[in-house]
Order: sequence, then C-alpha cells, then structure tokens
Amino acid sequence: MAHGTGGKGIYLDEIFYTTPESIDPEKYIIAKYYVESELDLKASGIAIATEESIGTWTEITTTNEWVKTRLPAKAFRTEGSGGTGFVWVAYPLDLFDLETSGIANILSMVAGNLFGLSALKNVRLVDIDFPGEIVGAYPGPRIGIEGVRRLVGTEASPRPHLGTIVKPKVGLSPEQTAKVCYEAAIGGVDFIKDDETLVNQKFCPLQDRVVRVMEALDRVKSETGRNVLFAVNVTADPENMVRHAETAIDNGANTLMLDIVILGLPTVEWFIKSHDFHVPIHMHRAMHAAFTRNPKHGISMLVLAKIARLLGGDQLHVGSGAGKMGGEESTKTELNHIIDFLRSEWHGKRRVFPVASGGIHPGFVPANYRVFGNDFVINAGGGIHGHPRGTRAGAAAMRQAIDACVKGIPLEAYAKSHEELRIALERWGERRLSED
Ligand code: CAP
Ligand code: MG
Repeated sequence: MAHGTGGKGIYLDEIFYTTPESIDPEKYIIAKYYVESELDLKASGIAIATEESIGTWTEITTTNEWVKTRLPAKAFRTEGSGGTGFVWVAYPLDLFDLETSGIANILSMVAGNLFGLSALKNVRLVDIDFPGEIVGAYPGPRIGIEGVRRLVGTEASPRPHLGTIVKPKVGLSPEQTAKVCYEAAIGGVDFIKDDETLVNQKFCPLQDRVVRVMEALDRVKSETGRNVLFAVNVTADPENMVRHAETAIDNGANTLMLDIVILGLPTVEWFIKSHDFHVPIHMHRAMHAAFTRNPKHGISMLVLAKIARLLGGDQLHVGSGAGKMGGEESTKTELNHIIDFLRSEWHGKRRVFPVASGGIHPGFVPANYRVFGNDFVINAGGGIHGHPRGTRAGAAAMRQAIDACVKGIPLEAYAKSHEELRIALERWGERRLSED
C-alpha cells in the first residue's frame, strides 16, 4: 500500500517498513536518526529507507523482484510523538561493497542524500551499530590505550596522560618549537602534538621540526628516563600525506596525527589500512562541528567516534564539555556515551584513548577527571604555555592537578604545597563542567 506523502514521494510500507523482531542486528547496519517533519515518524523512517536504498520519489519501471526483496533498507522502530522523535533504519549488508569502496560506500547510504530531503525539516544521524562482519573487516586501533600506556610507561599505575599543543598554533621555527617541547616535557607532559593547522609551512618545515623536537625529547629521556610522544600532523592530499609520514618516521617521530574530518574518512581508511608505521595514530576532529554542533541536524560525535575506532584511531579528540570548545554536541550524556564506547569491548578491537582538549587549564582537571576517570588524555595548550612562569611551570601545574585528582585531594589543598598549581589557580581559578 502506498503511503501518502503530500507529493513528496511514494513510500511503500511493505517494502521499507518492518517489525523490530524481523531485524537480525548481525545482518544489518542499523542507524538511529532524530527527525522533525510534518510526516509521522513511521513515514519519515520510510522516506529515509527509500531514498537511501532502492527507491526514489516515484515508482519506477526499471526495478525487479531481486532488488525489491534483497536490497531495501527498512525502518523498523520509532520513538516520539507526531513528527518529532527517533526512527531506526536497518541497511542490509548486501547493499555495501566493503572490499573496494568501504566507508565511503557506507556513508553514502547511512549519511547521504537524506540530509537534504525536503520532507524532513531536520534530520540527524545520532547513532550507528555495525555488525561483527563489518567491524571484523577493519583493523581497528593497532596500538590502543594499553599500547600507548606501554610506550609512555604508565601501564603499571594508570593515570590520565597529560598532553600539550605547541602554541602559538603556528609561527614558531623548528628550533623554537623544540625548545617549547623540551620545557613541556621536563615539566611533566606525556604527549605533545602539533596544532591541527601546522603541517609543513615554510616557517616550520616538517622534517626540521621532527629532527629538532625528537632531539629535545631524547634529551628529556636521558635526563629523566621518561618517554614523551610527539604527534606530527601529516594532514595533506594522499600523496603528500604519505611523504610527510615517511619523513616524520624516518626522522624518529613516535606518533602521527591526522585531521580526520578534513582529510575525509575514506582517505583515513586508505592511509591506515595500507600503511603500518608502527606508531599511534592521533585523530584530531577539526571541522566536525560543521555537522555535530546542531543537535537537530547533521551527524553526532558518537557516530564519528565509532567510525574513528573502526578505521584505527588510537587517540581521538572527543571534547570536554567545558572550555572554549564546549558546545551542544558535547553535553555530558553524549560525552559519556562516547567515552564508554571508545573504552568498551567491541568485537575484540583495541580500546581508544579519548582526548579532552580545548581551553583546558589546571582548574578544569577535577571536573574532567570525574567524567573520564583514569583512561584519558587531557590536553592543555594555552593552559600550559599561558602559565605566568612559563611552559615548564605550566606543565608541572597540570601534572600536579592530575596527581591531586588521582590521590583524591582537593585542588586548593594540594596547591598549598605545590607552587606551580597555586599560581595557575590564582590566574584561572577552579572550574566546573556545565552539568557537573
Ligand atoms: C586546544 C587546541 C585543539 C582543540 C580542538 C586548539 O588548544 O589545540 O585544537 O582542543 O577542540 O587549538 O584549540 P588550547 P576539540 O588548549 O590552547 O585551547 O579537542 O574539542 O576537538
Ligand atoms: Mg588545535
């Protein structure tokens, strides 16, 4: 029976709608969408299933029984009232070509034309479940939380890792960059990263930067015994990305960084599947807010996090729910889902280190520790290099804030015997997460 849609299309219940009991989650990719429409929820689900599998806006003469029985996506569940709420759509595995078009092919269906359907006022892909067959086709993280901890030496007594971003974001020479890295590492950071905007500009060529920074970090190792990771940003077109990565690795880099949204997920898939540099992959999410920020439309950070783990990220920026980047996308509930997912058992794949970043200083550490616990990387750029006594003291203040949390001592009390922390708190104060 045709389901009327006011001239916006012809949606067939018997093909594109079914019952939850008839959906075996191991045989479908299941997408959950938030929708707002003049259509009821069932019709919205059917509209998505139709457009994204075998249908179009009218009945066609070119289809056949095989197509109609094997390939339709099926809406199978709704939650909400009127035209506002959630719909679940199941995409049969026969729809996809994993071998030669991978994540691009998947995204073209679960997150393709549907965002522009005029029948839907708003539509957001809020969650996605991949069956074991799909997860098994991907490497997942090669190093994961446990591997990164082994490299840093924190596996025996796990605590949050402290990271920094070299600031200013761009403009320092390789020599100046190395000096900042040395100070940060001596002060106590475990991890240093390029900013997402720095790759191989003339004022800071990648090769020279890597050589000098790794020399500085080798010095830190011989002076303190500590191994500090440096994530080199190799984001570029595929050919140059590989060239940058090879240059970085040949010159001693121990972590690579990718701006995964800017690169495009299929490029990330190709890069990780076809090159194993035996170092952690740090995933920055710059540009994600173009589609994650509006709570009614776009794609959620949770979906991006699931794909990032599938493709092989070892560390992923997930937001902190506070600081300069806190937005609607990082409400505490969603953040909790993302953190749980990245660190939970998932078809045997390694676990991903969530990274909290953006506007963080020592005063934000307790609020983040309450949300993330021990298994996360907490990054501070301005919150370290903006310390009145400089980078080394800034890193020490952040480490002291982490130590205070791990020991269960309030920051103010700990600051009485830790000067760098006291000065940082005097400058920035202690802050809470929005819903803390
Ligand atoms: C942080 C940062 C990161 C943001 C991105 C920056 O620096 O390097 O890019 O954290 O946000 O340039 O803003 P500060 P998110 O510590 O100086 O703010 O991690 O939420 O994707
Ligand atoms: Mg940055």
